[in-house]
Amino acid sequence: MVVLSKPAFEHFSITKNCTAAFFPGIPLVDLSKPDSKAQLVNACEEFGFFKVVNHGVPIHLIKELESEAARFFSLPLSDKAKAGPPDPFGYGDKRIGPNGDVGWVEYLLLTTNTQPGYQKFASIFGEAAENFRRVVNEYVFAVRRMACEILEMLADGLKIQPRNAFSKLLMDEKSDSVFRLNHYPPCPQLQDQSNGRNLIGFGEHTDPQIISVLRSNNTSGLQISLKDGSWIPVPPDQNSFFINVGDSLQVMTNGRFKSVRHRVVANSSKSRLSMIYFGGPPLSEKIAPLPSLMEGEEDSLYKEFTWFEYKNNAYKTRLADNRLGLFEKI
Ligand code: GA4
Repeated sequence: MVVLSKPAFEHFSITKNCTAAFFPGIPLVDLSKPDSKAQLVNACEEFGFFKVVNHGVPIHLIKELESEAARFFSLPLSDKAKAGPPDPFGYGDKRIGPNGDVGWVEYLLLTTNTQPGYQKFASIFGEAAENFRRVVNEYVFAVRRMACEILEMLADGLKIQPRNAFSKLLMDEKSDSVFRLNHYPPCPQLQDQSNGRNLIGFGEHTDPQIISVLRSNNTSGLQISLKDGSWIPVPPDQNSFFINVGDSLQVMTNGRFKSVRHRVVANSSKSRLSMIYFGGPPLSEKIAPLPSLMEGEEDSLYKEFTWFEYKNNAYKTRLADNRLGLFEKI
């Protein structure tokens, strides 16, 4: 018998520190297939993470942004530092967030809806910034459209009306969405280590927003955590996108979808470049389970909060902290 609603799984090998007895691979969803809605729901429930193909984002746009980003990160540190420190937007090197997290990574963090992040890097690039910003804008536009399509398919899959219940938050002109470019330089010292310890590129965390859309070059490093706490390496694929369920979507589905814990480990010989769009709601939005999802007497697992409150608290935490814990009803 063929079970159509289960996602296809990619072949992959489990590393020795993985304790998952059986993991079939990263769910792979072909957005052009008629059964993809059920597959998306399934992947969000099981892992909060999946890969999409036939995503509709033009490859030339991805490549153009990749080369702009590579150009930026190849500048002397003193030039890049002019676009920092991240407050939270701007250029950052090794320090992540305001509370002492560090990683083997440099990055550019930009807001997608206002100007300050742009002004900062316009001052170093001069006219070249025009093209960088244009490509970022076009890329974010295309990736947001795909994220909205996925959110609408998820709403259909969950039988939620209206089908833009999630996606309208990303489309709102006040949507508090963020765009991140990460560069993980190779770390040659790793080769000397015989104990096989991982050097952290970006420490384990969940994303606070609704949905995250990640694209990276062909360098490995990304890992996701399964429900039993084991870490699974995600084989890189530069032609596909990886989608994360964020904390806010976990709350809006009253825990039905899981916000995925993930991290990036450094690579000894290859540099890794990733671009991530974090789709968030407007600051004033109340984050609560959608009424149409609450069956019978079902209670919300979470106290009510606005995105502003959640985000404000997030910036008081360390990366690995369980940020939803504070808002869980006991
Ligand atoms: C994780 C997801 C996004 O990259 C991010 C990160 C943010 C930052 O780098 O400024 C945070 C982190 C992220 C969660 C906890 C706080 C805030 C660093 C940090 C320690 C841009 C986001 O929105 O939350």
